[in-house]
Amino acid sequence: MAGLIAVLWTSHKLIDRMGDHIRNLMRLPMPKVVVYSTNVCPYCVRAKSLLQRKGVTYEELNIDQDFSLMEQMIEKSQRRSVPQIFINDYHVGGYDDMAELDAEGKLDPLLGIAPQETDEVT
Ligand SMILES: N[C@@H](CCC(=O)N[C@@H](CS)C(=O)NCC(=O)O)C(=O)O
Repeated sequence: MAGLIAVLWTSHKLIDRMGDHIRNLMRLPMPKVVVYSTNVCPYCVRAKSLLQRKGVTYEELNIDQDFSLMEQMIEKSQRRSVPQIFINDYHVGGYDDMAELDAEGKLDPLLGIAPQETDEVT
């Protein structure tokens, strides 16, 4: 009996570890995230801290002192406010747009973040 329990325990652990491996293999590559920002910009701060909380690396392009960057942002987004956030070439919009996507559960897949496991008992 003890032998059977030991075998079951070991295979349970093995399946657990295989699950982790499969989850890692399924994880999408981290996309390129770009945040156009300015120095004084509460919405930029919120956008960056949301990305940081999710552990996402992003490139920040400060348009304050760079007119050509500002033109690039306006051309790509058709908007003048900051932040403007891009995930790969997908234009997310500003902070509110990103927060809305997050609330709808649509941001993590765009960011290549694996779905969070729940502790739900079925
Ligand atoms: N709803 C926008 C608001 C962004 C916003 O108001 N940004 C300010 C700076 S924090 C701005 O760019 N103001 C100048 C403008 O709207 O042209 C968002 O969530 O990103």
